[in-house]
Amino acid sequence: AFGWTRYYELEEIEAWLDGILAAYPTVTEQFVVGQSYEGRRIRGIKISHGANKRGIFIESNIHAREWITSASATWFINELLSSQQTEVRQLAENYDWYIVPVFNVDGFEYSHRKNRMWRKTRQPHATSACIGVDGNRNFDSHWMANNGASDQPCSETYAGDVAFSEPEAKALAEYLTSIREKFDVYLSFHSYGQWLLSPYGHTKDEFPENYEQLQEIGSAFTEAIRSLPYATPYVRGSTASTLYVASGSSVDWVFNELEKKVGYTIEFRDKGRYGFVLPPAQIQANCEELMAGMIALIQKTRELG
Ligand code: 0X9
Ligand code: ZN
Ligand code: ZN
Repeated sequence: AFGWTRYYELEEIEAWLDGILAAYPTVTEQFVVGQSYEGRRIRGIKISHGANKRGIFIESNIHAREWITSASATWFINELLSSQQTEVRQLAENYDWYIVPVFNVDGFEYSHRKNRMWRKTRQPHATSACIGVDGNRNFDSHWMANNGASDQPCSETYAGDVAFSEPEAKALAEYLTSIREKFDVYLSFHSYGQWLLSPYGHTKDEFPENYEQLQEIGSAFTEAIRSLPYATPYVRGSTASTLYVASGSSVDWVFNELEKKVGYTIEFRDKGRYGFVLPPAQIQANCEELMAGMIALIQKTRELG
């Protein structure tokens, strides 16, 4: 049976998703973002308890080796559907959820079969033997700006030959555009580092006009996690000033092109002891932290209107 005591391959996650869709037919539906370079479907699940709710979009595992992100996304889906806890029921019933547990399907598969530390997509290049692009540098918003990505195909942060060279990034942008009126919070799940990062990534010199609000919402998230028995420290701040300049990311694209006001990159456990290879024994705790943080984040977002 599927659980959260080990990591699963794509095929197992997809089979689990099929089971969830079959078990909760009235409140779930599948959506397909598009196709990967290798021809896999990029699937998502929408959870909705009625029309006209505000939407929250979660993109997870854009970086292949960040396995804790899809483990957490599947756990979160399961909680939204089956938890009886009041705060979780409110989250589930008051919002429409769009969740893509494994976005970089080709890379994820490769990280299971060949190279546990694979990050990028799997499309080859005409001019290099190196494969793949950093999906989170390939979006057409300040693409390649301010040294926030690399123009070298062998780099881990290669931006691609052009913006949206990767079918995955292009498909996600098109899908998000098609539902742009339906969501107003965008979250991108990553590991590791225990950060909650607000836009922008592409520059240290500009901030969204609601920067203060984004930090206040961010503090609610980090404080909720710190108040759990694990007392895990998360740090919130803007991407470029807290972490590093990263241009062409999905979150920045959603802010700049879809004009959304609330969005974050969440970097899950840990701080580097295990890094991307977070032991399965920590999945459950990471997920509990995510839920506590999410409840606080959504609550504060609603408060600030
Ligand atoms: O570099 C990245 O893409 C992310 N960190 S990771 O170690 N998971 O690769 C940070 C993304 C920052 N977010 C934005 N640029 N908005
Ligand atoms: Zn190329
Ligand atoms: Zn990442």
